[in-house]
Amino acid sequence: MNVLRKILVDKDVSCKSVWFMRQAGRYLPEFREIRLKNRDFIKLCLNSELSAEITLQPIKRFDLDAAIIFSDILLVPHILGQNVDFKTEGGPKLKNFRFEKLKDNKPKDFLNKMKPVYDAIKITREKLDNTKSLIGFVGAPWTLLIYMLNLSKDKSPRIESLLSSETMDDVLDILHEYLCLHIKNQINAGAEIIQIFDSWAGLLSESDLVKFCYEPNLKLVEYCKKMRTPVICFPKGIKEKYSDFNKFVKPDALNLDYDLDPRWCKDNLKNVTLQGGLHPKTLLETESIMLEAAAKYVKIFQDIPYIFNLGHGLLPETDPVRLDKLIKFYRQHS
Ligand code: 1CP
Repeated sequence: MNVLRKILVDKDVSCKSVWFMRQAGRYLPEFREIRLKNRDFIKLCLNSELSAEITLQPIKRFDLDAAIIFSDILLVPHILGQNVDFKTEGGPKLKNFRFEKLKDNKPKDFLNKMKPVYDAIKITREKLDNTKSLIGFVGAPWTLLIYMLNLSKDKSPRIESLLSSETMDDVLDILHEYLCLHIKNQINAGAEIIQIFDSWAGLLSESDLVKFCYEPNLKLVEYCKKMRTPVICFPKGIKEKYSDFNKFVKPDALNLDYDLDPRWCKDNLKNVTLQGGLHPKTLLETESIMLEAAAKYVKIFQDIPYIFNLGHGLLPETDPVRLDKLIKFYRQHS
């Protein structure tokens, strides 16, 4: 069994492990080279050979314990009929939401269109050393909805004003169905761990957290458990509600965001593996500031099951040499 699974499943404190969100991406010159020749981001995600190659780029460069498949959470709404445009300034833009169109989807068509992702997972798994994990992922329904309804610029979106509660329930159910299908096929292709990204959970008011964040995450976590696959949740931005989330959803692991105090996390998040937390901006600071910040996380979490990672994805400005120093520091001091 590989090291990540030992920490996630056996809660083995003696195991040390490190990988990074967005480790396959824009900060790597070898990624930018491929990207320049492949202007259509969605097409690139659906090119199995290139997706596998990009997934393995950080593994070739650094001493990491896991690869995360090069894909995107927005591929699901794209394939469900809401074309995504990544070219626009100010984040990805989706075609207007139409409930009738969403409802018309068929699982068989979804799987046919997603097949290149599953092929990329197969190719990657064959090329990846057995000691390393391959992570598949999905966006949580709420975070997908934010993009589908074009609300990512909205600080406190009023959900009631957008869809009737009946339609909303149907949309959540449809998303759940396709996310399960996507999880299942990633696992069958060779993904051994699933991470659920709820990047916009922090936009929800306290009273909406249960319905739009905890419940949809719980349903996906239960599905992963049924598939006997460890699952990591990332309800970014919900502050101290991480504790309620943990009790409600009971994932194998929680990815901490950079807003959380790591000491508070250790005291309040129990019976769960913790992952990440370090602010990605610390990698842009001087080396000593970065290492001091990293040392804090290593020290606080040394005696509980912990996977070293960040409090959000690596920034495009990150120097790969700097990342290598961080990984070496972690290997020496954990
Ligand atoms: O322009 C480019 O070259 C594309 C940049 C890029 C990359 C490298 C995007 C566009 N997506 C990705 C890959 C990606 N996205 C991965 C796989 C690679 C890896 O992690 O190493 C994963 C797991 C994601 C997940 C993702 N996409 C999330 C959840 C995590 C998070 O960052 O909060 C979200 C919200 C997205 C949406 C998205 N995709 C891309 C952009 C520019 C955005 C908008 C949000 C953002 O800028 O992060």
